[in-house]
Amino acid sequence: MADETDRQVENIDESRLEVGRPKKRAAGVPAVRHSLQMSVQQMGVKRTALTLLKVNQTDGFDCPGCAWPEHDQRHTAEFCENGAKAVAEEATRRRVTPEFFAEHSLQDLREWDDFALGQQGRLTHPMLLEAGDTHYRPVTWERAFDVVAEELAALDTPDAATFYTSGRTSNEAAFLYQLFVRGFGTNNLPDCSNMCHESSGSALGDTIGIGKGSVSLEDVEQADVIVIAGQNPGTNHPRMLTSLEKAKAAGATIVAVNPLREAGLLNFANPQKARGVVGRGTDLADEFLQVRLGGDQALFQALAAILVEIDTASPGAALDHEFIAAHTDGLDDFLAGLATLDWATVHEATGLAEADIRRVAGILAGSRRTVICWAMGLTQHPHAVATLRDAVNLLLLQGNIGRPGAGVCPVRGHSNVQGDRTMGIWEKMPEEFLDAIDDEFGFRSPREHGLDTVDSIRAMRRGDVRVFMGLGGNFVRATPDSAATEEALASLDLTVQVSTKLNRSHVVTGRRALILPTLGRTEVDEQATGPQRVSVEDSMSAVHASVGSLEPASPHLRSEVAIIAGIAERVLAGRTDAPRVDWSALRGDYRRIRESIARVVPGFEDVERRLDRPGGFVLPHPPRDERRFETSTGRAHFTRNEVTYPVVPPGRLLLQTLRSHDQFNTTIYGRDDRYRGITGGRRVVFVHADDLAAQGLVDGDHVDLVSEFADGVERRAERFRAVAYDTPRGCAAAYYPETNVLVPLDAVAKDSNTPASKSVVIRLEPVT
Ligand SMILES: Nc1nc2c(c(=O)[nH]1)N[C@H]1C(S)=C(S)[C@@H](COP(=O)(O)OP(=O)(O)OC[C@H]3O[C@@H](n4cnc5c(=O)[nH]c(N)nc54)[C@H](O)[C@@H]3O)O[C@H]1N2
Ligand SMILES: Nc1nc2c(c(=O)[nH]1)N[C@H]1C(S)=C(S)[C@@H](COP(=O)(O)OP(=O)(O)OC[C@H]3O[C@@H](n4cnc5c(=O)[nH]c(N)nc54)[C@H](O)[C@@H]3O)O[C@H]1N2
Ligand SMILES: [Mo]
Repeated sequence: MADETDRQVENIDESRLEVGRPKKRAAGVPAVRHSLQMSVQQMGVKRTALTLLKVNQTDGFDCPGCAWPEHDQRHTAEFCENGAKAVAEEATRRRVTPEFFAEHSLQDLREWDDFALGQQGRLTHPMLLEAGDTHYRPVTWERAFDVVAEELAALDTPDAATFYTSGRTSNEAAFLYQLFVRGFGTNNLPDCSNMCHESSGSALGDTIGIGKGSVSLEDVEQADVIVIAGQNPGTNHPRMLTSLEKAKAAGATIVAVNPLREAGLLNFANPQKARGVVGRGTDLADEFLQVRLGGDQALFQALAAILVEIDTASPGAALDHEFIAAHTDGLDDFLAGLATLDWATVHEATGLAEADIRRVAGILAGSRRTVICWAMGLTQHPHAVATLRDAVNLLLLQGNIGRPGAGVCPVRGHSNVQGDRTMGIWEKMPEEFLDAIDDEFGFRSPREHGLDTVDSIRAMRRGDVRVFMGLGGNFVRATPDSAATEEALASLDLTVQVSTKLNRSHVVTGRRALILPTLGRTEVDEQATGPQRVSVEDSMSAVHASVGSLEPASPHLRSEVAIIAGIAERVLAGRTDAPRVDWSALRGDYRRIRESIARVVPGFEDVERRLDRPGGFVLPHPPRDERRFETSTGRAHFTRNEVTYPVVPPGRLLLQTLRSHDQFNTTIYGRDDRYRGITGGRRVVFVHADDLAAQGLVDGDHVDLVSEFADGVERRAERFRAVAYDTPRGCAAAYYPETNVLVPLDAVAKDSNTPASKSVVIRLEPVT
């Protein structure tokens, strides 16, 4: 463990780190300038112009930046700084060739940080690391598929392999992948969603009967009140700011709930509008509740309690009794729970004043259309599922589900993470889905639930999993407990990464390792029947087509679909119990894959024709469409959840691990975090000035972050610059993935098993 942190410190040059004042406005002209600078660095001028004009256009490719939806009618490319950066990273002209791997040993590359690895560019050739070798060597695709088949055949059971997916994978590739994996005989299909919105899926599935958000873009723009909790849209969903601007123009009130006063929640200067360029932009949050980390559940309960109080004094003033009577159950039990809530607890959990909470409750009481949006600030806590169930309770009280301008809005991360789930990427897909693939492909898929992300790592540590395959993503770096996880991966027989770009998961490997380089969605995907399109689903269940237009980064790349089909053909050859699939026909014509999807997945009927429409089509969502709740009782459930919040021992802080403005998850675009005033470095920890003072520290001091957990293991991330920052007392923040080393594998959310990466108890140890 000491090794891991020592190495990071040695190799990261933080000598140019500067700390300035945090910004109070997002986007504007600086955003355009920064994204163009980065794009031109990666792509050159001409490619930048050609590529950025195709983002999110009806005849273009889906932006790989995030899952926020687009309007059906797109006029010109909507400018988005971080979308542009995500595109530039993929469309870069830099290349990682066999010569690169001949020059650099694995040992050598392990010393590089994430930024250096990612900046090398696109992978060009399939590469194999043979057991005992020091370097990767080029390999033919056929040989690569044989290696996978050999290692899978050597396993005692199919459950000794685990097959990860990251959320950029297209619907077509995801559908084929889960079919291959289930055909092979396991449900071990962990995905990035396990670390992301699993808590949302769990809470929503339990209460309203479907694990997806219930609003459309129009709903957000028509809402009376929009609550944005645990989300930093200015950095992570910049196009959401345009929707918020529209909502404000239509009279919406925005309530932000966040321990940090994020620039993108305060004001938006829309670079597409004159006012955004020369004026003062649009103020966004009308109310800012600067909540303590993990205090949201207590806040939601307090707000609900006040709504009930208002309604008791004046029946009908706050609650939607008709909706409650017609569509819900469990109200009495929920109210009985609320009755036990006391203000001392609420204050301790949230750090907020009662008057502020009452004022926001008053705003909610006066709203007929409320949307609650959230992201990782709510999902990555031990009590995340309970928190989100209480968010649902709050909405149900006022009938805010299945009404225009109202609903639940979990804002997804990866651009197709929601679609991957719809396609069956889940370790515990429901029986109806498994029956449907069995019927379609004439086989019997396994029924026993598989391993999710955290359980896959645990199984590797026990020796029960011997082979890892990743369809995209950067498993070693995205997962918690870096030191333990790296050790787990290193103990495997084979690690396979299907990737566009070099990352740490290529250099922390099993005994044998494969890098299978793939097309990105900006690129033309030419197959036997001609160029192919793929489909993706956004955060609001809209499915649309994505067509690449750039020449592939290398002639040796294969599409994700072609790679999966190639592996499946080899692995399943000769097995009589395998699904009946003509893999090469599917690879040659993705319409054939969609024909099967249409028969298996409800809502995909007539998919080909409906993909031709600008904006595509929207999948059914019973609560949104007809206030139908597919729960055990046919009603939406109020739930009673005991108030939980993090309790931090004296002298310790609660750390959240979050994203800077210049990164996409484990891909680091640059070393700045403009909105938070940071330039030239990433090893910073944001702490309240009084908390620093209480420990005899001041802004600018250097500290080790030491995490303390029930298992008694001390996890350490070395040498961070302390930054005095506007955050509630007792709360700290630092960037992921550098701080993943601090997140214990066993610190997970109840019911969703999501790593609690916004809830890490740490102490600061001064260093000189
Ligand atoms: N440019 C860019 N875009 C991205 C990504 C990226 O890395 N870069 N990642 C994509 C992915 S996969 C995802 S999941 C999303 C992530 O999008 P976000 O969830 O916005 O990402 P984080 O940086 O984790 O930010 C968490 C926010 O929640 C707040 N927060 C933390 N803890 C709490 C809490 O206890 N309560 C409340 N109320 N707030 C809290 C933090 O202060 C911060 O503002 O973005 C997607 N889009
Ligand atoms: N401490 C901490 N940990 C976290 C989080 C946190 O907030 N704090 N957030 C969690 C969240 S929300 C998520 S979603 C995960 C992210 O986990 P992942 O999805 O596993 O990680 P990424 O960094 O998004 O993956 C980047 C890699 O994907 C590959 N890639 C990019 N595009 C494509 C493509 O089109 N096809 C293929 N095959 N490969 C591609 C590239 O090789 C790139 O290096 O991290 C989680 N980990
Ligand atoms: Mo995510």
